[in-house]
Amino acid sequence: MRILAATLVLIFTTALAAAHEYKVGDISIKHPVAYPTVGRTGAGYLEIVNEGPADRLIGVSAAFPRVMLHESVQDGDVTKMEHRMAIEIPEDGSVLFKPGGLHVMFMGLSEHWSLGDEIPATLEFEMSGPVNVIFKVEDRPMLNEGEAKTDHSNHEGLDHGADKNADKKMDHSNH
Ligand SMILES: [Cu+2]
Repeated sequence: MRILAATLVLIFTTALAAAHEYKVGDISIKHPVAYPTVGRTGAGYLEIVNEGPADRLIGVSAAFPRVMLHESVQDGDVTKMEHRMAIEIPEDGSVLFKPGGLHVMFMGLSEHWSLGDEIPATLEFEMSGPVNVIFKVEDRPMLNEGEAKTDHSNHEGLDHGADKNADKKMDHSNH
């Protein structure tokens, strides 16, 4: 019965492009999104809303050499990314993945992502199981001053050996 309900939600949301959402058990995955890339890494963002008991996001997979759960953390003036083995999803709560915080890190891209691209991935929840989602590549939103400091493009350049273009982009994000 749960599987049927999940399938129906997917059909409905596929028909409505604006409502881009997936469901597995009591968990909804809202609007998985990524931004155009310039280097060999990309980051994915989404919101996880849980209407049931506590769960954990324990993995993510996609067709790239390395895919991990990361969290950007501020250490003085430096933004660092830390690998997370699992993300706690609280009972009747939500977790937001956003630039400067939690993100899905895709590494070893062989092609740049452009507007309109769709990046399939699978999220694995400890209790609710796996769910296939698509990260849609959209325009990077304007960052406000606070967010600009932890703009994800900064540490892409620092930590993942991105190419020269990524370094240029990093500089722009600071102006
Ligand atoms: Cu990262």
